Amino acid sequence: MALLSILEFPDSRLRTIAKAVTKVDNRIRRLIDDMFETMYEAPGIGLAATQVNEHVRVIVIDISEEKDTPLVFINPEIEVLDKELHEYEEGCLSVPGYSEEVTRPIHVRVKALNREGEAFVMEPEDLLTVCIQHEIDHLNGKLFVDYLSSIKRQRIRKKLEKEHKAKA
Ligand code: GNR
Ligand code: NI
Repeated sequence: MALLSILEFPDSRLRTIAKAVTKVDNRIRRLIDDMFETMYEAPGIGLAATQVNEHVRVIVIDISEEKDTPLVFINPEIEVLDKELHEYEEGCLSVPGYSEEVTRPIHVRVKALNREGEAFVMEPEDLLTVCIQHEIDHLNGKLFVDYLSSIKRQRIRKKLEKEHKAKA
């Protein structure tokens, strides 16, 4: 297993559209293991392959208190079931130190493959609904800051750029 480094906004690689996984093989399973290690260490409740500069449609999530309920979504597809929306304060490992309210559909159905390459369907609730949509956005090159006003987004971008320069 290996800890992977996480890309940070405004890195343009976070804007890459991830490619579908054609075969769930040991290479993908190794990526999944490394992503879990990286996510738990961060710590975070979810991680998309895009964030570790791997542009394939793979997501790992664990929203449990005990960090004992790992969930894997390969090639996830989301269907919005009704118009009901929900606001939640989101953070992101690729936008460290910032969180803002984001409004998203609450009732969705997700189809994906698990780490054995088997198809499954689920209707996530509460935080899991938010997290899955946040992670699928990453696979599509989208970040939660894209839902904010451009003023807010630019302020966050400038502050992070300053931090990155200070570190370099
Ligand atoms: O760790 C994370 N917490 C979180 C909180 C609210 C909404 C979404 C998230 S996902 C985030 C980890 C991350 O950046 N995943 O892409
Ligand atoms: Ni994120």
